[in-house]
Amino acid sequence: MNPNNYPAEPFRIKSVEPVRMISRDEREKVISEAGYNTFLIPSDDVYIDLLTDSGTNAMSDRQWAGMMMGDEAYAGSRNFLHLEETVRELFGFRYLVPTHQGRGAENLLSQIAIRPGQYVPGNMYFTTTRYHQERNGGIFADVICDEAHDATLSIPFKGNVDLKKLQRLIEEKGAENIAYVCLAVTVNLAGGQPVSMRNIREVRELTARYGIKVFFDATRCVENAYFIREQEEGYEDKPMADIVREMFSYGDGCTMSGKKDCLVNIGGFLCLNDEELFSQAKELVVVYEGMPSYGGMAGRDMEAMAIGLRESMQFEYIEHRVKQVRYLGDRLLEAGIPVVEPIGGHAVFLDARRFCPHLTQEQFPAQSLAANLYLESGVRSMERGIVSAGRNRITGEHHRPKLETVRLTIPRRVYTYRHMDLVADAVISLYGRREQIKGLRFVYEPRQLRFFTARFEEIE
Ligand code: P70
Repeated sequence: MNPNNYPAEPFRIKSVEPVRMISRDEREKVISEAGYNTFLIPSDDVYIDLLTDSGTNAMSDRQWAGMMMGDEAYAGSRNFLHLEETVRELFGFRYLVPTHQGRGAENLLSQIAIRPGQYVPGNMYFTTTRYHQERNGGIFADVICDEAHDATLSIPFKGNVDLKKLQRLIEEKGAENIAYVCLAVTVNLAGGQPVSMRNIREVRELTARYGIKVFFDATRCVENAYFIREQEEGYEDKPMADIVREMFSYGDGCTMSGKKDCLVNIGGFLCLNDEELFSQAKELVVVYEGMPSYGGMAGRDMEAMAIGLRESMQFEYIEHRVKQVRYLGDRLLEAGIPVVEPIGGHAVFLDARRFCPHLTQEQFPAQSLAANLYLESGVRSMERGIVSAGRNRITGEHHRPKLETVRLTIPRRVYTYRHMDLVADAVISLYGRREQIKGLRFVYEPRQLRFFTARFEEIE
């Protein structure tokens, strides 16, 4: 391992939050009371929390200073104007509609841009995104390249759209039956895999011929831009902000979960270029979120978001971010642990199919692996497999994703390399007793987004 590959933290720490490890006996009780669902574990019982990188980031001193300058006026808050100006400059979209988080923006976009029966092609599904598309009568169509569904293929830009699949869908269904293309940068459930600038450009060229709009899921756009700079010819010396802006120049708007690449704990927004769509979104935002000048966020949240978005484009920040995740992945790869390759931007994904070959997918291997990792070490992770995928709305059958994974998600600016070592050691130790991991069955299965609150028991 070359330590130069992993830059030291580009920050010093001036506020700390103690963490605490409870005993194995206590953890056994906790996970069984949580119904083997890591979402249901009280945070105080977690040692290292890799459930998500969503809203779990550490803010900078500047962001905290910004919080003190919150303008909590019901209408026309100056923090909104600052956020609007920042997003316009960095993303290049014309209009901004703030929302309480990413799914608020997905709700608005799905309502204004999908007619029932229309297809919504995307580079792999995401849980909340697909939910809102389907709720509004859309039919999700996966147009990501086949390689993305193969955990073992280590090739760059596995988030790319398969242009042939997209073209075939458009020609088969007719352009008027395509709502828009939803282009996620990076692709969460593929393993945090990026999309190349070339692919983004080609998606734009193809859809423009048919008059089809492209909306980005911008949630981890800065991470995507880092991969472009690192791995795509012609971008090695470009400032991050230029790369992000070029990416978005090929789209008509975006949804954003600010809880990721805006380096904040809460917030989101919808961006649009089209004036008519903007006007419809504003009519709806007052129903679901709040005034168009706050959308469910406090003034201080919008200020922290504006500052955080700019910070996330500093090269030292994003380089450390992506390479810290890679450090954990490299340690696991060296120990022969099956993980999704290459290592993506926000998380390392354990490949539960190879980790637990003794379990069938219906026995929820990734769910059980996540529960067992908690038991082993107090490390909390998240299932991203058949449980997350849910059921087909019409047939009631489980969706059976090829990728059956456990996500070790790294919050931004929160943990150190030594914490990554602890996590790696825990996974390696669990791998040594992997045959003991038992299958699970549902004791409670919610009807929508079941993974959040489902409960399970072990199959003896
Ligand atoms: C995660 C979080 C949120 C998210 C995302 C992408 C690519 C939209 C959103 C929604 C939180 C989460 C969400 C559903 C299931 C589990 C966890 N991802 N697009 O941990 O944004 O959460 O702000 O409404 O990753 O990956 P928001």
